[in-house]
Amino acid sequence: MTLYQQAKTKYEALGVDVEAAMSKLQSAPVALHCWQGDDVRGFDTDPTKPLTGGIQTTGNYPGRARTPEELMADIDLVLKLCPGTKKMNLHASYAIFDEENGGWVDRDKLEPKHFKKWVDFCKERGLGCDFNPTFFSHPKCDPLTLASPNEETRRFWIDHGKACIRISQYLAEELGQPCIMNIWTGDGFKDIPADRMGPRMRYKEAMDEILSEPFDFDKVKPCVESKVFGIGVEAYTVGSAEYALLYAALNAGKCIPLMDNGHYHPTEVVSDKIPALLSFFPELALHITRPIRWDSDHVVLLDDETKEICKEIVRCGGLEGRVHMALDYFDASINRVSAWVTGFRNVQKALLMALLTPNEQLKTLQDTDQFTELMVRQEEMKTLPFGEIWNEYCRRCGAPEDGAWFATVQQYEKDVQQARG
Ligand code: RNT
Ligand code: ZN
Repeated sequence: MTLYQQAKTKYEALGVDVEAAMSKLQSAPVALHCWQGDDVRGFDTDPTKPLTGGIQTTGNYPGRARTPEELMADIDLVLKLCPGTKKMNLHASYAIFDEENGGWVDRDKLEPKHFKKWVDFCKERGLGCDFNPTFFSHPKCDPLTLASPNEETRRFWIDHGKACIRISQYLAEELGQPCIMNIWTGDGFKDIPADRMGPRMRYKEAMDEILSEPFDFDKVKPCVESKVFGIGVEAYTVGSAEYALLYAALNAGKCIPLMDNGHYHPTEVVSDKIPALLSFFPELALHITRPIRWDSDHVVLLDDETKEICKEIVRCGGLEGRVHMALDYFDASINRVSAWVTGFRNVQKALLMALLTPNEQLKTLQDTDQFTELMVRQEEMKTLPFGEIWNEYCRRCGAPEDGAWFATVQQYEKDVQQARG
């Protein structure tokens, strides 16, 4: 018996169907965020200007992708080193301008043609694509965007949002998979505001206008992402948790909520919020990240909360299309490809662990008040030979096992990334 077969027998003894777990995982796409490769710079603004909107990358590890070609090459390596089904996740700031499509335009004038090269990239690799309007790191942030009191600023960003709906529809149609279009703005204030409601009313109206742009909800899924605070906007965030959740609740059929697990107070957990929201919303979207103290964007590890989030996704029917999963982190202090791969593989691991859990049996223990046994069984799950099933899953996906991919990244760093200025 191989190590895999031995491990499989152990899971089967608990009533777990290992084959079914692996094939289920392969059917569920996880969106890979393009912005880990270049520190959220994009291609449409001056790359030497700092990020704005309450987000920041720290670190100056060499090898940042500077062009679409470099970014795509890096993504190709990530795709190769990760098992499972991926889709791309782009920000509008990653529009590709060239002579053929008429060169640079501002964000309110973006068109599908500026994403043609990404569509070709996705088509060649059989990927779907999610999308995000970019309401930050731009001269038109005053510093507010959709919540700005300035009519002209607001108009610019509303037009940007509408352009992004059209682009999302194009991506969905070209690639034959729904496009999750996430609206997040960093609008907020560093210090105590005098008017908390005005910006929220303006944000609401602006969102209504953006969503009045025609789209097919089966193809384009607009989301609204909340946040508790950001760097430089510590006192007040327009799109707070209650605000974003209620907007989505009251605009059913047009908008779904997006939870980023880096965007809550430190003892709040998104794992618990998933079933809470799914009690009311048919579907929701997630940004999977790792909060650490005041920061929300560290590389995803195989930590307790990541595992718990994935358990809830699995148990609540998330893999049947109710939960749209995406990664969202950016670390500029380590090799960016390695950061990408580590986080993506960890989400796959946590999902596989959740699928290898005898959820029905554990639920029965809970429902029959057998809490002593529930604790014992849940604890014993932790020492099962998960690694052998994981390695088998990687082999079946044609991806390297643990221990067999990092050397490829080291070589790539030497051959390709170090040569970048
Ligand atoms: C920022 C939000 C947002 C961004 C990306 C780049 O705090 O999480 O989702 O990280 O859109
Ligand atoms: Zn996010």
